[in-house]
Amino acid sequence: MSSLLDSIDGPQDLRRLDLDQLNTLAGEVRELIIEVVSANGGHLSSNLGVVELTIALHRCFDFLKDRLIWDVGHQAYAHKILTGRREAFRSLRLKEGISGFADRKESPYDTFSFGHTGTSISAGLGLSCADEALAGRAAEGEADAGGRRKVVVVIGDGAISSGMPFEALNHAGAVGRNLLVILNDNRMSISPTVGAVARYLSKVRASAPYQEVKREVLDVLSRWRPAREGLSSLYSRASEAIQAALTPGVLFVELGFSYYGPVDGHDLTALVDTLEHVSRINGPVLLHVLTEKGRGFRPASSDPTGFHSSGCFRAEEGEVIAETQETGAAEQTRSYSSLLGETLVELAEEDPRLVAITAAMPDGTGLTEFARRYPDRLHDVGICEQHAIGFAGGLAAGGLKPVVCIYSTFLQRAYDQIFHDVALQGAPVVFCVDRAGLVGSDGPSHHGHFDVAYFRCMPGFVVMAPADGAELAAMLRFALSIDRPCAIRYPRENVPSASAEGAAPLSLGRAQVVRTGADAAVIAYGAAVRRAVEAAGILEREGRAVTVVNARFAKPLDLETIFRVVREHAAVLIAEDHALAGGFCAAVLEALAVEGIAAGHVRPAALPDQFVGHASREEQLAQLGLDGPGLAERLRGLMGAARPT
Ligand SMILES: Cc1ncc(C[n+]2csc(CCOP(=O)(O)OP(=O)(O)O)c2C)c(N)n1
Repeated sequence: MSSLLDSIDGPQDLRRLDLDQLNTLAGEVRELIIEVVSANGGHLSSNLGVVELTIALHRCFDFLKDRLIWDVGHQAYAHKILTGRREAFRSLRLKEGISGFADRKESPYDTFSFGHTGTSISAGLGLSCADEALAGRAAEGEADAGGRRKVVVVIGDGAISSGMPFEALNHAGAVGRNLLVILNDNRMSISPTVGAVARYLSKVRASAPYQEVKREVLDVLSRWRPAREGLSSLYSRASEAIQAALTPGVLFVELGFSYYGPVDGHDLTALVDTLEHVSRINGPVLLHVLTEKGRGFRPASSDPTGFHSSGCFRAEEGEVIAETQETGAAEQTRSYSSLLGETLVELAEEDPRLVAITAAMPDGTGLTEFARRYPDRLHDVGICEQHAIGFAGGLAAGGLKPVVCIYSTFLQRAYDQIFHDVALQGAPVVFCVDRAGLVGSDGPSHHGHFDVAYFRCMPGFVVMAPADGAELAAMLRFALSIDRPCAIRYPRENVPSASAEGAAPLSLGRAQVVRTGADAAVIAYGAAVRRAVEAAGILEREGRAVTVVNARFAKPLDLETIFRVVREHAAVLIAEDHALAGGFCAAVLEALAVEGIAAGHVRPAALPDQFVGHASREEQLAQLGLDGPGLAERLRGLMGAARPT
């Protein structure tokens, strides 16, 4: 059956539809989003919430001339569908398919590539200032916006409470450029929003019914004029105070923005009217739009957190089919994140000084049970990674044992805090670096392939990675037992089955030889250990015996074991799921160079200097020769053997 959506090849087609048709279209866009996300996985709740807002934006602006920016870019599915990517949308998050985030390589309608929260207002202001600076100087063949382009930024209520948006609002309010910031307020980050800004926004929402009262009070005030000169400044201060008390969004007004709203983000008539109105206003404007996460799909609206980023599910019942986390092992049970959470609960029972910190991601980092058991010992600081680390430094200085659980990619934001508030203080903060390495279908903005590099160069840090679940638990316990800053990285995988004995005892800077063989050796770190063992198994079947070392520590390195293995084998591979620059491989090669050990027979197997596109994690590892068969192939090359036929 043909649908309205089939006739939408670009935003221009929206302008011939009346409001009834636009509402019908919204329903069809939702259906397509649900169908595709149920098959491919993806960010469902946020996308279902902005369908009407997206339609209204494309109806009121021409974003080939004006600019549209989505903070995080995880809620741009309707935008993709309406900007010529309706059919391609079916390949969402698949290898070579459409990205799960706004991506400037994909379409001229995606002004900026995103994936991390809170960067949109800064980017929007930059674009706006660039337009002004370049007005009248467009290169040949380029449209000259003449500095009149409107830049529209859509940012969520979770993201806006983090540091960078406030820095950007502070700047934008002073610069006074034509910038329309749409605050998409759905009361949720991934979980319900936390903090004082969230409390403030809920007051603003509640104040909407008082708009009438405000009008009447201001009307009375305007009729009353002070009789005596001396009273006039009192009068104007009183009237300003009353205005402020009754103006929703006064926080933004004080920052130099004109505030409009709150507007019902599912009422297309109200949205179109308001957008047309604010599009004519010069200077920075903040439009506050209220939306419902998961709108139109009951399972998602009743569990917006579960459907924030979901695996595949059966669309009819909204039942989530358990996500396969790509270990390839038949006995896989739970993720490293949930094991980390369980272990933390146990350790918290033993040590009342242990506290956990999350930056708005208690579920993703496995801390749900910890939050339930120890609500006073879990600090959810909002999407504020920098603050999380500064705060952890303070907690440690005050005598607590803070454990920070953050994804590797998001922790990058707190680089200076890792240096200044932890390393420089020698603060015994434990970093649980989740989603380290390639992360699969979230793609380049979410891979965690720089963390070894950013921790390893900090004096005093201990940097480690487990090869399996038992080792993760042992490393956490070990990290809490030493009085030093520590980082433990683990992948977005399910844990391989733990050996019956659990992890062999850990001691600082000591590796573990997993198996021995005379023909070659692999010195592997973290998630690469399992793959190195697989490679050794493949080669064993070909008659080659391979030593595998589980390095455990990237800092301090087990130099004794590493030097011995390098000296005793004619072919040595170092393997990890991290960028070559600065990672474990680089650490080993540096150590060999410092010691003056010839390393012509040693090769690194690490991530190359490039951004890796979205696909499943196993596909990504295979593509880069970092899975078991890929490592086996590298070893064959190193041993100078032809591949057996
Ligand atoms: C720096 C950073 N930290 C954490 C995340 C993970 N993350 C993705 S979306 C999101 C919540 C965003 O909430 P909000 O801005 O309110 O948007 P909504 O999804 O509710 O539309 C979080 C925490 C991220 N993308 N970037």
